[in-house]
Amino acid sequence: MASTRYRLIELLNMNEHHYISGQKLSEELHISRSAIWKHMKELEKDGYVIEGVRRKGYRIVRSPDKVSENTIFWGLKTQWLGKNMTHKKVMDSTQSAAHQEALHGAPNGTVVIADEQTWGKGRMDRQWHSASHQGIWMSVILRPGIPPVHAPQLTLMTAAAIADVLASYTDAEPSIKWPNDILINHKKAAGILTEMQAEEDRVQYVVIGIGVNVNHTQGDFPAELNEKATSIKRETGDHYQVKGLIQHMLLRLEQLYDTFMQSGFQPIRAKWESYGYRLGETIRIRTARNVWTAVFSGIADDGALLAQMDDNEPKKIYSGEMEW
Ligand code: BT5
Repeated sequence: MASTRYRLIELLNMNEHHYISGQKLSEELHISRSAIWKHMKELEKDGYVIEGVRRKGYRIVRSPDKVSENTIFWGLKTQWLGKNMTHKKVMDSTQSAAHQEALHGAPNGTVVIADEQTWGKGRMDRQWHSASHQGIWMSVILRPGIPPVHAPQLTLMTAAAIADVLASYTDAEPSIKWPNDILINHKKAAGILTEMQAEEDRVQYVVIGIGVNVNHTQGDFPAELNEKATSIKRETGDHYQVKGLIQHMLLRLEQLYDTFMQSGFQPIRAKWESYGYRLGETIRIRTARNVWTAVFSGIADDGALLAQMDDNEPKKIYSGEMEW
């Protein structure tokens, strides 16, 4: 039943601006015209607005605001990203679920989405607060076959994709704090967690976790996050459709990933730098062993942060936190 409905939406989706006849739908789906009609009624209950015109057929005019495989699929303009998708109302972590799917052979471009996470993960076992229905909690499986040392470039690529979407489709002005925070007005609105399974010289798969605070109001954050976290709504005053932002984000991510695979990291680096937080300023960076104060002079060819400490060549820093 569910898969017939999915296929029905897929067919209507292919003909977004055209009507598709009941006859054609019935042939493609191998079900009767009255069964098609019943499915249409179910879709309407889900919030779809479907127009049926005699002698022309059917057309989806509007899909509902809620997030599901079907609603994301309707209007998704990607070629390959998100064609395989799992959505659940509640998961402990989309990241853990994506790892399970990847280990069972899920293809490149698989996407896992939850409305709420009960155990959202940040880096180094930190927690990621994922309020129900207020944000994007999603993980993407990629199989780029690159050397493991290049995997951090995918974090920077994802940050650039998120920043692009916020800049294009919301009134927020995003910046990217190296390596993985998206800030709006100096507060964290989104984070990225990149995890990989790799052999010695080749990445087997990467799971990129994306958390974006969309419609949180102040009370939706725990007290300890109130000062440093924010949402798009908190900064712009506007409510945004989570579904629509997910669709834009998948498309932008696909475009940047295709660019990365075809042309390498250079174009991604330039885009990242256009959003770089405190680029050219004196910053403090904490690494596992040291704390450095240096001028943040840019991103290196390989994705490292370039820290200029004296007149010598800038030092490359591959992992750590920028404190200010
Ligand atoms: C991150 O870690 O920023 C990565 C966040 C990735 C979350 C996504 S959601 C989908 C997928 N599934 C998962 O389970 N995770 C991924 P990090 O840089 O370590 O930042 C974590 C720190 O940010 C925490 O220690 C808090 O201080 C703060 N924080 C937690 N929740 C936050 C939120 N919703 N908004 C802003 N800051 C938050």
